[in-house]
Amino acid sequence: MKIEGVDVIITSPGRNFVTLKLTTSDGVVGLGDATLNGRELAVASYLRDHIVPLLIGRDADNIEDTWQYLYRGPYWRRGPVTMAAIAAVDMALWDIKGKVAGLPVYQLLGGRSRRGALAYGHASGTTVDALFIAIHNLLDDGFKAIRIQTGVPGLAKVYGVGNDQLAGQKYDYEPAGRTAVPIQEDWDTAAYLRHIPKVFEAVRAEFGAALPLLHDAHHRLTPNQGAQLGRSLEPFDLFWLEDCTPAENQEGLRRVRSQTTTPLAIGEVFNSIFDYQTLITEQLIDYVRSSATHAGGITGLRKIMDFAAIYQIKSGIHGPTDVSPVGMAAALHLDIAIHNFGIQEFMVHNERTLEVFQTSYTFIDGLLDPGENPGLGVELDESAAAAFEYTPAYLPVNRLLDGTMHDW
Ligand code: GCO
Ligand code: MG
Repeated sequence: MKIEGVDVIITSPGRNFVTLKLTTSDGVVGLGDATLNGRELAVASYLRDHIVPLLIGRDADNIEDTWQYLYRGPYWRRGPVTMAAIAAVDMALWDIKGKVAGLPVYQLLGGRSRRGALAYGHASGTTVDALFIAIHNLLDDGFKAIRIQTGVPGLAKVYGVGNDQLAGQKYDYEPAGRTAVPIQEDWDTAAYLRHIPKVFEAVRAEFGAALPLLHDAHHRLTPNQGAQLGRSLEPFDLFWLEDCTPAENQEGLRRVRSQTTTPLAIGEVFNSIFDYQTLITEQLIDYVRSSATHAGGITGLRKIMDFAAIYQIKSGIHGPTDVSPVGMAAALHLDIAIHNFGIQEFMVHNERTLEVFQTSYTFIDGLLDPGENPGLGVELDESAAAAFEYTPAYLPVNRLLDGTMHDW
């Protein structure tokens, strides 16, 4: 079975998504997600200009060989653009293999290891009162684990905090602004470190000891500050503290790890197993945060998770709305199949996105499931997609109060 058609489809139903569509000589269609938030066109060009010619006429059956061909073949390895492009090809090939076999992809990965994948939702509020409303809304929607982000006194806008919700409202947060250049936010680490433990104290007092709570520090702290935050949050028994330091300095995590028992999650900006080598072998983290979309697809992420499994490190696959429903489905098939599943991030896509991408995954009683449709279980409505043109959009940049550039 040969690959005959290769299309790169960009659509923007509220935010930009890049999708690869492969069509085989037998007419089987496979979809892959290649969305890299704020750098979408770079991956589209990598696919169109450098990968499409390699795929036409290639055997669609040999997924591992194609992965290795695209990883080793160009000489230049790794990197978010390359690995997102490889991911899209990989997912599309798994989708095709599932459709040909008449099986959902998780069956090809070894079958079911659990009834469903525990999901966590995002709750945020500019104040603690507003946060409580958001938590109640998520609990009403069935979420059994919740990420907590709040405003920080003195800062106008903080990562992870959307507009405050009313009771019964759905979470709606999109940090990428549809502007020609990124907007700017301000940051004050000392104010943040003073504030966050009080927020968790209030949430535990209101919602009890058992609710799994998570928090994302979004790469803003030094290792020592990360250690301080981890320690100050210990009484509130977090499920995890995410990205406490910029993750590319793996050694920095030794300091954090040696000072706190708060579980640590890292890796949404990583794209290869080598980014995790020290973190995994020295057991400096508890959860791997990569998405299938940014880490070389199902094949790439499966390699990372099997490596992590030896060290009792679990998955916490990245699932923001900047991963398309195709990327989300790929994550869910892995979640169900691997032994070392931890939790799955679930930010629900907006209605327009779900008209363009018709999904078959379900969210019932706190658990996600990829469904039983053959392949990944996501269809793309190309005419609906064509109605939403690419619009430049960028994540914010961040500066300290004195104007110094900082990590967003
Ligand atoms: C998360 C992430 C996202 C990122 C986003 C950037 O934990 O979900 O931190 O919200 O900011 O994916 O594109
Ligand atoms: Mg994060």
